[in-house]
Amino acid sequence: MRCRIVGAPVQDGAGRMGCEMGPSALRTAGLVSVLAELGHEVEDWGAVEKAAARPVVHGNLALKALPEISAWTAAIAETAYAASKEAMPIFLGGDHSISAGTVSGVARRAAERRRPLFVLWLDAHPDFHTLDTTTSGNLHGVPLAYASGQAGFKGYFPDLPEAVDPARICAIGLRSVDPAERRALTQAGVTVHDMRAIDEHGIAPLLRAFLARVEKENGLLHVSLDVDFLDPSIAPAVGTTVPGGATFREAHLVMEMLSDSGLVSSLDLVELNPFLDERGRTATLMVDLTASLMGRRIMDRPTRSHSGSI
Ligand code: Z70
Ligand code: MN
Ligand code: MN
Ligand code: MN
Repeated sequence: MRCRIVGAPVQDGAGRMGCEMGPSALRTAGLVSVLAELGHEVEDWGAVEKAAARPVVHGNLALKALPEISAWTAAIAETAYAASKEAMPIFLGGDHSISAGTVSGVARRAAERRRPLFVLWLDAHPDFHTLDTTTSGNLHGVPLAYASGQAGFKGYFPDLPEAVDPARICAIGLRSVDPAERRALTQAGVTVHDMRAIDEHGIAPLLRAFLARVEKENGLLHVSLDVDFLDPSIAPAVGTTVPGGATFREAHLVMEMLSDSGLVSSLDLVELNPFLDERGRTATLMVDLTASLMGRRIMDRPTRSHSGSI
């Protein structure tokens, strides 16, 4: 496969500095060579350049860096659209606000190809606030609401060329959901598998059901992987650690199942804050998870995922 690496060194959407170094840390952890060793053709597109921000005023005075994130979103969306032409883009955050741009760019590409776009959101948080409901004002808390066409972004964020149907979004791993987000997710019809669902059913059947839907509708699949999907004990390099996250084995299983499906058309690796890492272990884990998604296996055949003979 042809992979395009696109850096999006954004940190203004998170509550603290450091995510700007994310793309550099992922490259240092060997992302490009790992993909090449798996047999992929890798194009490194460097970094999206920050566009000039114009002043934007909004009634929610808690909002932080609205002009900057709005400008980033426009620039990232353009690059995401271009990078998704006949290749699989891998976007290196940067905080999760970059996904306002990445998802909108790949959604525009999917619409052009007349394929429905599905989104798998692997995160402790749904990032489903609007500009009106966020109380922290951190804009990494809004990208999924924006990309799925929720109200209140018009005039503040770039006009959305193509909204993702909320019925085609699946969020897995949630364990920190604000009240306004909980209401909005239900109202919009997003599929949510929170940590309790993972504990009750196991992560594999939940993901398998979603992948079956993507396949049935001949969809494209964007995967957005927030570092805090993972348990902080294995992935400490994130500003918003929430206990009780995905284990090492659950995370690799998700990536291997995604790989077997052959459905993934674009990927975000976000919220890595190298300033908070321990000797690069989180960056290395993110690269290893990407390797599993891109075809690395323990044995040289996929593990059978259906019931029946093993
Ligand atoms: C909270 C807020 C958030 C990511 C933290 C947290 C949002 N709902 N998103 N980390 N990726 O501040 O709005
Ligand atoms: Mn997130
Ligand atoms: Mn998160
Ligand atoms: Mn965060």
